[in-house]
Amino acid sequence: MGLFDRLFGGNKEEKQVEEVVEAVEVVSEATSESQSERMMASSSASESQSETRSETQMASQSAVYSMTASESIAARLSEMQGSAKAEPKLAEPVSVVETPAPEPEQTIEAKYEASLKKTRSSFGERFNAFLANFRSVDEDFFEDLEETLIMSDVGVELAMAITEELRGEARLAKAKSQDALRALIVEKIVDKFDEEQLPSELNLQEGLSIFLFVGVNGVGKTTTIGKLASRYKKEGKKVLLAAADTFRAGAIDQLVEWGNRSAAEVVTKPAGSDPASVVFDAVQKAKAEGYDVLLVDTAGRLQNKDNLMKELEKIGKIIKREVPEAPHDTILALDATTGQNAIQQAKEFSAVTPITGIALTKLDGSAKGGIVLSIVQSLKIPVKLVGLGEKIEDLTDFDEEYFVKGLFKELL
Ligand SMILES: Nc1nc2c(ncn2[C@@H]2O[C@H](COP(=O)(O)OP(=O)(O)OP(=O)(O)O)[C@@H](O)[C@H]2O)c(=O)[nH]1
Ligand SMILES: [Mg+2]
Repeated sequence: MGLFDRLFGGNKEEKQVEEVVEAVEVVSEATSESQSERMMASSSASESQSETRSETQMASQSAVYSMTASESIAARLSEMQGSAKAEPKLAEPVSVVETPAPEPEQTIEAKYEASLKKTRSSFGERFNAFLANFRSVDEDFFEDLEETLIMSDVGVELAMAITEELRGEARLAKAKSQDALRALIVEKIVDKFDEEQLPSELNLQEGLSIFLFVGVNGVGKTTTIGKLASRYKKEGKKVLLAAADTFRAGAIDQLVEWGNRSAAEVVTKPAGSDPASVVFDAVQKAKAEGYDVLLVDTAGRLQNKDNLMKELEKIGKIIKREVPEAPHDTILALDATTGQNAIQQAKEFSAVTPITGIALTKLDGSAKGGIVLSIVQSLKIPVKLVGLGEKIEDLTDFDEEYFVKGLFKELL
């Protein structure tokens, strides 16, 4: 089953009919529960949370009952988000007592949702403006669609690919309403995104794992390393940081500060030292003292770009000479607020050192989160880490489902 179907339950007619039938069944079951059973279900404080959840689910199911087919997709989505409107209220089934307490992942999901709010509303506005002009599915329609997608930062290549595939989509010509069109377009975007199936987890080893962080200045390399160090320390790993951004004294201090916060050790040399020699020392120490993870911070700015790239090449060679299969990941940090410029940066760094993953930072402040679709589709590099704020805990592994839900929630 594709990602779109998994998340949004598909937009096919048959599926919608099934949903309505299911909703009718659940509603009639629920309303047959007795008053005393409901009182039992609400007898403890810990249960009351699950009760609210279930009430919400019931409300959304009953809403589906009276909705049109296309609206039922939105209702399913709200239900998944646990944020459906509470009206109309219905009796809770007894099974609420067994509903498990919310998982910690829900917090991450909520963070994705909040971080993608700006992107979602700019996406939504563009789409609604585009659909408001809709008269018929003709050449103008496809041209406008392509333009809308490009402006939404999904990237030119992906916008063209989506538009081209939709031209041959018979269901599009049959779609009668704006809602149906919107659902078909979003389905296509999600399916294209899902096609890539790239590894989204860091390539963590049994023994020593070396992760090299690169990227232009200010994108969030050092912050991401600090957050990651904290995560691994909490998991009980032995973590070492290498302050290979020797270009500025401030950069070394900043990494040392992150080391203090996360209780990870930091290898430093005075500002102006050869960055490759810092890396050499750090790799030696990591091997000799049985570290699990070595995170290498690098400079984002040098006198010129050539120097920066040469330095990265040298660092890469030193690591490889000492640990042939390393770096186990070379992570390019990209600032999500920069949009398409991120693609250019990825191309430039890829020319010097193979990039195996992206850390997409500052998604919390970005209206250009659509860049993820473009990165994954056009560069075929997986997004592995996402920065959702400045705090030490604001780093998560990239979660495709939360991302897609966060992006399209209000569009469907
Ligand atoms: N809101 C938000 N801010 C972030 C995030 N990640 C990093 N930042 C902020 O971005 C700024 C730059 O982060 P750094 O980690 O210093 O960036 P850098 O890539 O190491 O920069 P240079 O060392 O100059 O190359 C800091 O103020 C961070 O707090 C994020 O996910 N969300
Ligand atoms: Mg830095």
